Amino acid sequence: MNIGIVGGGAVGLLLAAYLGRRHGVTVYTRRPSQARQLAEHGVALKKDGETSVVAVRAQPFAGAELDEPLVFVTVKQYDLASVCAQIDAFRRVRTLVFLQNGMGHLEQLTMFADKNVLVGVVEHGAMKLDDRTVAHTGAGKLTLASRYGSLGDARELREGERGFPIEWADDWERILVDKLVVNAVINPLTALLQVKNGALLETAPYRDMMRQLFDEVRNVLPLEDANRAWERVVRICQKTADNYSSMYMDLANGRRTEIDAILGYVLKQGEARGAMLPVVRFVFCAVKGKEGRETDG
Ligand code: KPL
Repeated sequence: MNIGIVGGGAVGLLLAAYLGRRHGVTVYTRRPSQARQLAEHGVALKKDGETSVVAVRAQPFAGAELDEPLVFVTVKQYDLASVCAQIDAFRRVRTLVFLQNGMGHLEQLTMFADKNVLVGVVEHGAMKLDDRTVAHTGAGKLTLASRYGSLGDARELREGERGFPIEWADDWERILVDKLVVNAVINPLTALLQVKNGALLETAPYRDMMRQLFDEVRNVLPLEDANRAWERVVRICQKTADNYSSMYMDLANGRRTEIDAILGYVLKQGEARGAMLPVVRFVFCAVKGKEGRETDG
């Protein structure tokens, strides 16, 4: 099957490297220079000290007309509006999979309600090393759930690729909320403290901060089981211990972060419930004060 991937960030390159082993993959990037690199040299995957290269097609997203039946949209939350604005580019696409962190972007997906629309969460540790190289720093899974229509062409992905398992969920909202909690705790703290994910668990004061942030977040989100949610945060932190979170990388590179879609969303939920969230607000403001305005991929 031919698969399109919109976005050449860490997640886009990781998907291209794994799905490109069995499928024809085209990566649509923001910068023409990245598309050139990928088309000429392929995507390089670094894992366990080894590098493998997978050939892909690539072209800039601007002006493209995607003709793959299945397309993954991997751009950051804040870039989604500009991608969706090119709605004609997706005319021939039958199945779209959106892989954004956080919440708040779902209203935009209604414009694709005539297609099969899936949302998904990525629990892999991945770091973009340069325009065509991604390091797979923590094995996790990709969980997908249908938002509109059926699973469509995504069914063909079945259980995924070796090293890149795919799980299927029935409840799209649940998987997004579960991932939101993980990102709400790990991403801003690693970005502000300038540490890898695993370091959050290494000292009692950092673990304390995680717990305080988690306790406020869980109070305003519809969680089924708070203990399991905390265990998930800790497990993902361990599994991606050697990873710099996406928010760490964004701040380190002077880019805009996804803090609005993550803790900004949590604050809105707090306001709606009349809940004071001092720790969330403090962490939110600290990230906002540091963030740049560039975009990636
Ligand atoms: O999703 C992530 C991110 O960095 O955005 C985690 C799971 C925290 C991995 O770093």
